[in-house]
Amino acid sequence: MKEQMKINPTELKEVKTELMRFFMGYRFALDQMKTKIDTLKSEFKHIHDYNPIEHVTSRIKSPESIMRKVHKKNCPFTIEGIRENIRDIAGLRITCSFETDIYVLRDMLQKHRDIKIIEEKDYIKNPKGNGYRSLHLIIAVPVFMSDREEEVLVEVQIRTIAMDFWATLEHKIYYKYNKDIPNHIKLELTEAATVAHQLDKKMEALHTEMNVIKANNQAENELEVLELDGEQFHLPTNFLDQLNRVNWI
Ligand code: 0O2
Repeated sequence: MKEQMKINPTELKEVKTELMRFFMGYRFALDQMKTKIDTLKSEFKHIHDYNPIEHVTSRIKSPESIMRKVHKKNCPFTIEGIRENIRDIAGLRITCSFETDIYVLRDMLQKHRDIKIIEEKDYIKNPKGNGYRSLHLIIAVPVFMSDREEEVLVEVQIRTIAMDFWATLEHKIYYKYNKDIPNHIKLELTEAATVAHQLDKKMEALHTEMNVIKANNQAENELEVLELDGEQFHLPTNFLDQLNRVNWI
């Protein structure tokens, strides 16, 4: 049977308006962060020939999930209590190809003067006992409303594709299986996190090696190109060889 509501309709309307303002603040803060990431992505695409950002997802925590966290943390169930204690109501998840990209991205965000990284939890340098790895940042984003300015917190999780694969699967297992997870599954999940970490290391080593090869090839190719007033001329190898012989031998 549906639970009887104790609040009267006028009060209910006021509470709903207040809640709407509350959630809108988070939505605007998330939009600003997404724009920042999109700009970085676009800059990387057009200026550098490498893009560290694979994909970006965002979410606003549901009222049910906020309520669960309030009870878990035993904090005041008021708008202010929630704002101060639940710091991941707005969440942005960025997936990168390699571990070093994560820190490159963190450093770039740190340079934006309009936002402040107020907390950093580095579960990459200090993985959780179950093997969970990710970089968590709590970022204060200024939001301008018609009648006020607010600092709204956004949790940014930055991880590699392998870390994300593991975390998504682990979350699904815990979410679907509402009871205690058998010990051998927990152990195997932790082992899988180690394998994911090894894969990250291997792929990054390959990527670094390929960059050296690419840089060498590029240097050789550049020798064969002559640029004059923005126009490029190709210099055949035997042209360079013969010129060498005539002038310097
Ligand atoms: P959901 O559904 O992702 O929102 P705090 O938020 O600081 O008060 P907490 O939970 O210790 O308290 O913060 P922490 O360590 O920064 O973790 C918050 C979020 O990180 C979680 O949000 C998960 O998204 C993710 N996370 C942390 N540990 C694990 C883990 O072991 N496995 C997986 N798969 N994800 C993890 P929520 O609210 O738990 O869930």
